[in-house]
Amino acid sequence: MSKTLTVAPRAVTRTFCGFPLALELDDLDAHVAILGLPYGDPYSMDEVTNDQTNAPTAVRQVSDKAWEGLGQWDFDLDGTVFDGQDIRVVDCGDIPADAHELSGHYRAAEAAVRKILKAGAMPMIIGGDHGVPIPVFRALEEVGPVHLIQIDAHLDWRDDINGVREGYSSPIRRASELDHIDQIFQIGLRCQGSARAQEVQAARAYGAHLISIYELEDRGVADVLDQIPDGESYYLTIDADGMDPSIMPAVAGPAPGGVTYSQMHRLIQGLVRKGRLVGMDVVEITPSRDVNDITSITATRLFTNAIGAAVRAGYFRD
Ligand SMILES: [Mn+2]
Repeated sequence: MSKTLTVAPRAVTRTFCGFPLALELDDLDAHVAILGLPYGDPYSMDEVTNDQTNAPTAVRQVSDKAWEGLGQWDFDLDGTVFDGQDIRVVDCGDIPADAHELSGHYRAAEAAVRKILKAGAMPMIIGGDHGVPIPVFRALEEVGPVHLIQIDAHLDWRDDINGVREGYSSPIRRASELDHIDQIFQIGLRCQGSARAQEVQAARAYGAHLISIYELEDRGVADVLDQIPDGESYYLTIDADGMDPSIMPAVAGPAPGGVTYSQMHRLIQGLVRKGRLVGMDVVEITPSRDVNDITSITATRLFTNAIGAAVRAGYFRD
């Protein structure tokens, strides 16, 4: 066979860490299901395709920089990620959007996460802005009651912005309205965001545990973990701006200070061991602002650290 002058265009989208693609959610056979939710509930037409919509692709593209392979020793976990067990991680692809029906993708996202949970798999969501966990929170009815752990610089308790109730300033408010969401822990709060005094009052009236970055540093991760009830179910939502901007600079609203990589690593390991982490997301990455891909690399590490922790906690033993 003669050599061709040209080759097929380079594939630009990988699956997350090269795990198999699994688009048939009715036949899902997996322990962990990666799912991209690019689209939120926009506050303006400009935001329909905000930069956060590029994050699922960006994280997948970069994931091999944080993932050398299943045989590699991972010093975050002191072993290989799967620890010798037969673990099935799949990439379920992205939930698409329809320009003529802008709420359709939230319904599809909720349906997809319900199918993943019913199949007994742990959904790991790549956003999208912080609106995208709202349909995920609804789907958690399948495994509720669930305590919600949020890592964020911001409170995210706005009832609406310009009449939009399911956008990125409202996810925790919407979560608080769901019967299957139990206690809410908001960790890493600092600086200013969309919250006013009335939103702080609403969060406190609900009983949300508001833990600033300073309180986290003073008390330490172990003490904060002790405050979360043992032996129950947890969902973790990580806004990239909750993390320190040195490791997640690619965000729309950078806030100085923030949760460090080692604090977050310990939080994930401790939370997974406490009870059952039923799912997690990393949202609000704006890939065009990234520096040396470190935001997407950090996101990949948070997911793989959670997978490794769940493996070691015996989540996937038959
Ligand atoms: Mn947020």
